[in-house]
Formats: sequence, structure tokens, C-alpha cells
Amino acid sequence: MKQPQNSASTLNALYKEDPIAADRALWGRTTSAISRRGFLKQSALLSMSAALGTSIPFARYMPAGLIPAAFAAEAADAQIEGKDGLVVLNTRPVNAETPAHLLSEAITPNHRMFVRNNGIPPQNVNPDSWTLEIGGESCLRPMSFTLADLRARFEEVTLQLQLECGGNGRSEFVPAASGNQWSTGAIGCPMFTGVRLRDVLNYCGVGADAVYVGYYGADTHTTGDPARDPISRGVPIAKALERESIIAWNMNGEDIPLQNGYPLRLVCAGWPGSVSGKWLNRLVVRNQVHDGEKMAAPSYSVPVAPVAPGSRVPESDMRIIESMPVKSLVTFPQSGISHDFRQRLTVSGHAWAGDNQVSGVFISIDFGATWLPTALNPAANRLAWQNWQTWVQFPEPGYYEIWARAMDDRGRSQPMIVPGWNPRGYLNNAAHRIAVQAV
Ligand SMILES: Nc1nc2c(c(=O)[nH]1)N[C@H]1C(S)=C(S)[C@@H](COP(=O)(O)O)O[C@H]1N2
Ligand SMILES: [Mo]
Repeated sequence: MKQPQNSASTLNALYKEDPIAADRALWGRTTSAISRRGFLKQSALLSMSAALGTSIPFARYMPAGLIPAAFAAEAADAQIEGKDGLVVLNTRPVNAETPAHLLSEAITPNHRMFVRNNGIPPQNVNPDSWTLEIGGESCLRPMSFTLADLRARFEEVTLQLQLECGGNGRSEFVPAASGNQWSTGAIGCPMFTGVRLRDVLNYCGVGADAVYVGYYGADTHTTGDPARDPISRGVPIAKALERESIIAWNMNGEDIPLQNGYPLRLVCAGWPGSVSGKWLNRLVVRNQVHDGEKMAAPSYSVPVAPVAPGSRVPESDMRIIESMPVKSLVTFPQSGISHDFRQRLTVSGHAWAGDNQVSGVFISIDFGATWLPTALNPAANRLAWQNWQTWVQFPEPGYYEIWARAMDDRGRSQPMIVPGWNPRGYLNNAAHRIAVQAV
């Protein structure tokens, strides 16, 4: 695994001297919009301190235009059965995200797993009569399996796998992108039990011309039109045949919750959650890129080259999103807490990097002027998130933010600012920030 080239102390020295050069040296790019060109004006600082009700000890490092994390929207009450504490963004179809502090467990429990539905889940599911059909023009021996068949015929595997919606973080894009206004909570990493997709596909025979595997689920379109699929996406054959791509009937040792795909779902982790079909009842091995609902641009696609915010981008200039970018969350403490400044404060969270591993997570309590390394655990298995923890000590009472920034094993880090605007608001992996009042 490749490690960051600079040690934390060299990095901190560099940052004190010339933050922009340090950013360029370490991350290979400048964090331009949040550069320290414009420090807060004294008047702005006074009104911000007044609004926060406290001083800002590291105000000299605070980037101009930064909205304090303490002003982030408050969580609303839960409304979905079996999903207490989740913030509901939409009820038809159901979409609900998990506040960061409710994601603190190493393994996401069923009641904390976010929900992203494009249509209406099937009603009155009978797992005993559920069938999974395998076909498509590049499937050599099309077949149908019951859940009992799958259990009997293939090796059972249990893996911890992270699912993140491609639109997680969308609410931060300016100008706003349409779609669910996720903040940070369309992510989770439960344990899934099932069989390897590749075992099932190989059993049915994968043709030499196979290019893609597409899924169909039993959910129905919000219009009620039976001829329309809410969503039918998939992955290239190489991703489908990875050891970690599974067909699961179990989440954390229990039936998968209805909202998360009961009784059967695909899990192809590390890619946008939309490739992991819920209520799975058909897989097709295709000799072309799958052409199901929401496969083509602009759905789950981004511009091939950066575009100006608000641009209109032709579909021919877009590509389908594959591996998700490096990202992290601070799950403890909860944003907005008060803390005795004389005591150390434990800080912990998770980090993940699509198909890759996380090589380091750094935190800052002075708006990015200095960065401290954290203790990072290895993943339970490939494509599971990694837990990290550390502690901080605040020099004096006042308003602080804890920023977390992860780097993947290819040296790519999270940006401090919202990255590459794109028409549908995907792939926002900007550093997570939480607010702490030291008293
Ligand atoms: N059949 C079906 N599969 C689906 C969806 C859906 O609406 N229908 N939503 C997709 C999207 S966009 C995401 S992000 C994940 C969300 O999985 P979760 O609801 O279990 O968190 O499921 C994917 N699989
Ligand atoms: Mo999604």
C-alpha cells in the first residue's frame, strides 16, 4: 500500500509556511476556492462570533466564505418504520439518510441503513416462491433459481460491504442539482450474506462476447405503469465477476429489510449504490453495455472533462460512473456538542475509497492550517469501509470545527471544497466537517 509521501510533521511545517504550496505538494493540486487568499474581515468575524455565541480561536485560518458547520440544517424526526433516526427526504418514493453520528458503529445495523428507492417496493413478498431468472443474449444456459436453490447449489459467503449513493452530498452543489438533496448520510456498511454472483453466472455459462450484467427488480414505477422499470442498471462483466460481487438474502444475519431489497439483492460495492439492484428477480448477461432504465447519461454519469458550474453538458460528453472516490465521515462526536476544553476529545469515524483502499485519514481543528494523522484500521475485507480514531485537545474555549480528510492508496485525497460541479450532482467527496463548542 502506498503511503503519503510527507510525514505529518513535515506537512504541518509546510502548511504553516505556505499552505497553497503545501496543498500542491501533497495533494497535487490547489484547493483554490478555499485558498487562504481572503481571510475573514474583522466585521464579518465579529458577526459570525456573535451568531455562534463564542469566539473563534483559529479565526486567522478560517477561509473567507466558509459557512460554519454549526449552521448545518438540523435533523428532522424519523418517519419510516424500522428506520428510527433517519432523515426522510422523500416519501414517494421513499428516500432517507442517516445522520453522521448515528453511523458510529463499525458495522451499520439494519435500522441505520439509508434507503434510496426509485419506485415502489413490492408488496406481500413470499420468499418461498421468489425466483431469480438468469438470462440475456450472452448467457449460455438461461436458468431460474429459488432462494433454496441458491443456498443449496453455491458456496455461502459473508462480507462487509459499503454502499453509497452516487448522489450522496448532492445538497452542497451550487448551482443546485435536481434529485434527492442528500447531505452526508447516503452511505452504510453492513454485513451481507449470500452467494457470489460469479458462481451463479458461471454455472449458467458466460458467453465469450459478454460485456455487461444488468439487473431487474420487483419494484414498480411511481406512475404505476407496469411497462416501466423504476431502475435497471448493472456493471461491466469484470466487476460482476469479482469475488466480492454477491447476491445476498441476508443483512447482518437477518432478512434484508423490505426497504433495502427483501428478499434478495445484488451487492456490487464500491460503485454507485444504484448498481446494487434490490428486490432482485432477473439478471441479464449482455453483449453490450446494459440499456436498462437509468443506465444512460445523464443518469449516474459525469462530464468526461471539468465543466463550468451550471453548464449544459451534451450526453456524448459524459461517462458512466464506476468506482466511487475516497471519502470519510466523522461519526463521533455529534456535530454541535459542547466539550470541556481541558479534556481530550476522542474523535472517530470511517473512511472508504470505492474499489481502492484508504491509506490515511488526517484531521484538522484549525480550518486546515495543520493536519494530524489518525489511527486507521484495515478493512474487514475488500470493499468494506475502514474505521479510524484519534483524540484532540483544544487550546482555549471557543468555536472549533473538526475536519477529516482521507487519502486513497493511489495518493488521491478528498478536496476541502465541493469538487467538480456536474449536472446531476454526483460524487461530492468534499471533507466532512463537524462543529464543537469548547467551554
Ligand atoms: N430495484 C431497485 N434497486 C435499487 C434501487 C431501486 O430503486 N430499485 N435503488 C438503487 C440506488 S440508486 C441505491 S443508492 C441503492 C440504495 O440501497 P439501499 O436503499 O439499500 O440503501 O439501491 C439501488 N438499487
Ligand atoms: Mo443511488
